[in-house]
Amino acid sequence: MLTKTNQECPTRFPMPSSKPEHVSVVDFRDAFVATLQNLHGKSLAESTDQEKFIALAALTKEIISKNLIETRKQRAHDKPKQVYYLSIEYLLGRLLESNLVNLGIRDTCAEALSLVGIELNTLLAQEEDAGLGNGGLGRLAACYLDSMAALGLAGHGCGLRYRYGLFEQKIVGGYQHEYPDNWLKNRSYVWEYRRPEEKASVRFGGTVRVHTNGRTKFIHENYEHIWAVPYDVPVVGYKNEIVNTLRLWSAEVDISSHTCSIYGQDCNNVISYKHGAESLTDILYPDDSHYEGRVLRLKQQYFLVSASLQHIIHSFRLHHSKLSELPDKVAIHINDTHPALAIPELMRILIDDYSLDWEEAWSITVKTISYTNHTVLPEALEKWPVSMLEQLLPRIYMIIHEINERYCRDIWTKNPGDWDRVRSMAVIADGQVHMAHLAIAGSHSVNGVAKIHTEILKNSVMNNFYTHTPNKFSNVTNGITHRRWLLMANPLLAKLITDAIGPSWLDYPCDLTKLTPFAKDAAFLEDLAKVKLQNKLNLAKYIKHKYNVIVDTNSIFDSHIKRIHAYKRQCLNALHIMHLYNMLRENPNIKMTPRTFIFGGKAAPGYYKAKKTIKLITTLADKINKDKTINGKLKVLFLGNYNVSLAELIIPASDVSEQISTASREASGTGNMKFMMNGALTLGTMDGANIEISEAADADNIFIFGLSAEEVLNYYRHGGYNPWDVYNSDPRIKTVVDQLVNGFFPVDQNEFRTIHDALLYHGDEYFLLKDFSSYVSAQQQVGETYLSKSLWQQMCLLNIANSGWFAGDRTFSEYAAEIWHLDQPLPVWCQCQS
Ligand code: T68
Repeated sequence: MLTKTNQECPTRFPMPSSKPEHVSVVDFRDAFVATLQNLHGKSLAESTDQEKFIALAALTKEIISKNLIETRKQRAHDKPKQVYYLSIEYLLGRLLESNLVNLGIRDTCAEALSLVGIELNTLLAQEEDAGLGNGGLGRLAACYLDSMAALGLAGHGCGLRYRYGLFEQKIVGGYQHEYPDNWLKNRSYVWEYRRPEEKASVRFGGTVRVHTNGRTKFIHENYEHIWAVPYDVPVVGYKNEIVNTLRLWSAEVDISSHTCSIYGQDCNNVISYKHGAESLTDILYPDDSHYEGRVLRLKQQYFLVSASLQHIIHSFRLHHSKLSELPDKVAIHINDTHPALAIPELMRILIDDYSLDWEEAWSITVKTISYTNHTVLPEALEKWPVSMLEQLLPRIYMIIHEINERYCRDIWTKNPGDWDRVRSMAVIADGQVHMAHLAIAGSHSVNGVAKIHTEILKNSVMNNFYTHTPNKFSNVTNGITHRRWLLMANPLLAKLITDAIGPSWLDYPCDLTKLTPFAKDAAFLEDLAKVKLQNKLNLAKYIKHKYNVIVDTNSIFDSHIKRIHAYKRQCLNALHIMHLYNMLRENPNIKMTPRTFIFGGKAAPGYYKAKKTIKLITTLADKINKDKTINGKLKVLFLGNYNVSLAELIIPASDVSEQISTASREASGTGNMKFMMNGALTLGTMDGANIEISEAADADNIFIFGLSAEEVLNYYRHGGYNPWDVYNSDPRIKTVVDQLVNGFFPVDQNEFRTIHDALLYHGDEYFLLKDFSSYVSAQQQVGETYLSKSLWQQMCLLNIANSGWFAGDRTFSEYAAEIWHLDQPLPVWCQCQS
């Protein structure tokens, strides 16, 4: 049961100096009251909680601002290589508490507020989640910003300042309803700095005139231009006085120079034009698994890329004169293909604005840009119709066309006569621009996000590219910030850990392995159980308050929280719950460890099947939670509007982490890492990072079931399997599948027909029935193991002890060393233990 500590220890470098702010409690209190009065013209007694929150955030921002200015000054002096992380999404969540924690003043602040009768938690709850992302990809970007600042890297995020974030989910009659996420209620965000003086002009449409008089010039004319105005959100390093920035671009049109007469009789048309053009950054597209082919999305992508690249080149030129040095001084990382237009945009700037020739521009571009792939789902791979690109971005399209010509020629030269290969790798094929192909062709590094994902990319999805340029491909397994997901979200556990092994794990997360010997310490394991119980009580309180359901904190809290998607198999979980319920109804006295099943997640608004899955879970919850005959042994909850803040409540309180995707489909997963770090045991398939979790924690300390990725891919290659065989041979399966449509639920008999038919009549694409039996067995093993309290706690502890490898700091050290080739001393996430 004990695990080896098999992590590699990199060479040790000093951490940046740790100088937490020395603010006294009384000074902090006085500054808070003064800020409050100043901002709102109200006394403490007159102020609302929201006003108090704004004052506290403003005061915190004041401290951050000083560090921001100092960091900028230091960087201007040191001129380190800069990393720009381009992402269409950032799922930040709340920032006040993490900023206080990173500044090292959380406790001071809590004490100062208590002097004036305020609970810090009350103010923290006032902050809106910044939900500028869909799920894993956006949250990963946010975790990486945190790690880059903590490691002292000069790393900046570039994104879009969506006026409305990911929709708010309300469950009405068991169905998901979507509402706009009006997160900028007051039109501004407490953390941002608006910087209109650094705006960039982004051009759309128009025509390109080719001027050949000696040197060929490309003149872009008759375009529409929109201003990209930057809003910088500070990113606070952990106790190192470093502050990086996340630059979010917002679309603006300046109508002061538009004469009203050319638009019509009055100024209304000018004003409506402004509103229309500015709507470019209004909404985040709410889909995490299907690419969105609308022209507005393409405009958003180019807007992000063009504004960011102009800014990057401008900043570079403040300190360096030779563009050939760009790859030595700047790394541009694209988070999936959404910002892949960075490749032709950089080419455009180098060729059109700085007169470099193609070869030189291409060499600089490829050396500067690197790309992370986050999915193998074919429906998520982005493609843009040539006609759309040509019309919206004529000059960019010309460049992509040329990239394609040269790339295809290169493939042909290496593989003469192999047209199929050329066609399969072309950037432009079948009237479409394939963004992943563009991203691979135009960057020096392509990485997957977990070992198995990278292997699938190399051996199947991108095999032709891999054999063409094997050195471009590598794996960097995802990581999460242990500061937010353990120190901040689970203060009781963080304290227990620090009391046991000291605080070094905060700087060096792999020091969590020092917990390993405590697996034999009964008193410590008891304490660990007490922490979990307290976190469960907190969640139970929320559930009672919000849903008026009482849950048993002695039951297993089994959580399945993530986007709702067929491949993530929330339906498999639901079918298993139906099976447990059937057993209990047959024999209410059957020996069964009581369970509380917790679901949370949003379905893309246009994803019919995912929305039906929510209805299935809520209908099941209604039926089970009302049924008195099962002696409260089962409860099912669907917690609405799942977001970062809710995850921070659920994860520390969970005993079991459901990571049950169809093997080969989940690129990595990052929720799995957060649960592990909080001492929940994984129940999962051999998919994504679950495999590395099982290696790190030892296979004995997690529950694995189901087909392997190899087996699944083999079935796919041979047209799938026959679900009827399983249905007809396993009565448990037949019963639950039939119950979807036979009146078992008090809803229209066709309500769940789509789910039923997908399983039986459409080949069960995600192998729910095929994996059902092994899932049931694994669940049974979970239930039995839980009965042995000490064994369970020991397993939890070994998961926590081995979770340091999944810290984003480790991931970022890998990116820094192997992909961005940073010139500063390499950051450290792990100190070697003697
Ligand atoms: C996720 N991808 C992967 N995509 O599914 C997950 N897609 O396995 C992985 O852990 C995570 O990325 C981080 O690497 C996404 O979250 C999206 O959100 C997305 C958004 C828009 C369009 C397509």
